[in-house]
Amino acid sequence: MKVLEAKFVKDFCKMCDDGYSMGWHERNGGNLSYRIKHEEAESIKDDLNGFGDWKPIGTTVPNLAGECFLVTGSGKYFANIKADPESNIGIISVDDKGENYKVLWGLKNNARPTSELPTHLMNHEVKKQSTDGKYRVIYHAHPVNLIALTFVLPLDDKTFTRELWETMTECPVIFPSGVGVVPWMVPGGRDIALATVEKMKEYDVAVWAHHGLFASGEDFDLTFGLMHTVEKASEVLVKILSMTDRRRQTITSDDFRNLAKDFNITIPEKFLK
Ligand code: 2HA
Ligand code: ZN
Repeated sequence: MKVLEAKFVKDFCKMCDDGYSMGWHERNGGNLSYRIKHEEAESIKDDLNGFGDWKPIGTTVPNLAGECFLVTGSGKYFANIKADPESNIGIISVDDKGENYKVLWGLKNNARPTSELPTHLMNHEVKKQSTDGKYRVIYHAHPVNLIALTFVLPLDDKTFTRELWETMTECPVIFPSGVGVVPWMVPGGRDIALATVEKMKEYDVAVWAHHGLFASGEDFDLTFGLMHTVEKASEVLVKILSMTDRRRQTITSDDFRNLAKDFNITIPEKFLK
């Protein structure tokens, strides 16, 4: 089968286009990666080219040795992916030490994988281990309201988690472990990747202060839905904070405990003051 005929490639392109339509991907903002299943890689193997050069990832991910990923390209615009996937996204494989990658398809004209490749792969490594291989998607976007909140809320996990949970009843059901917050850091390198991974060990969502959001999930729908929910909650919170600094009522800690019981979810007590 041709790469462009594979369902996971079509779904990947659709998610990029949906994110662009939401306004989360100005210019070359944001990036997406997907850990390809063995049977999916097998189904397109005749359309892959194994002769490229190995290039350094910029970090070491031994638990991803031999894995293949579909990734967005560095400097590429989400707006252009639907019309020309081969120039803007690509399939890479990781070597047997987890130190180098090579391009097997796409990223035409020597384009490179996303500048956030170290963060993506290190997050994949952590999530692959902690979810027994279930999580396959890492998504980074620049949603407006979430970014705005990083200028007014204290940059700690508890404040962000509680404030976002209280805006919409379904939030704790959709991100029950909460939200991690990474302070402002230089993007693109190993240091911000390490800081993000520390948060991703505990959460499925990590805020990058004054920059954007990372989300991780099992498949494209769940990961996009997570990004969407966090951004919608952020929009509600921006509206509340724009109206008043005093709320008449909100969802209480006991409300969250009751919700957790009925929805069969575990909510960390540290977020229920
Ligand atoms: O330009 O979003 O964080 C891509 C990015 C870098
Ligand atoms: Zn970014």
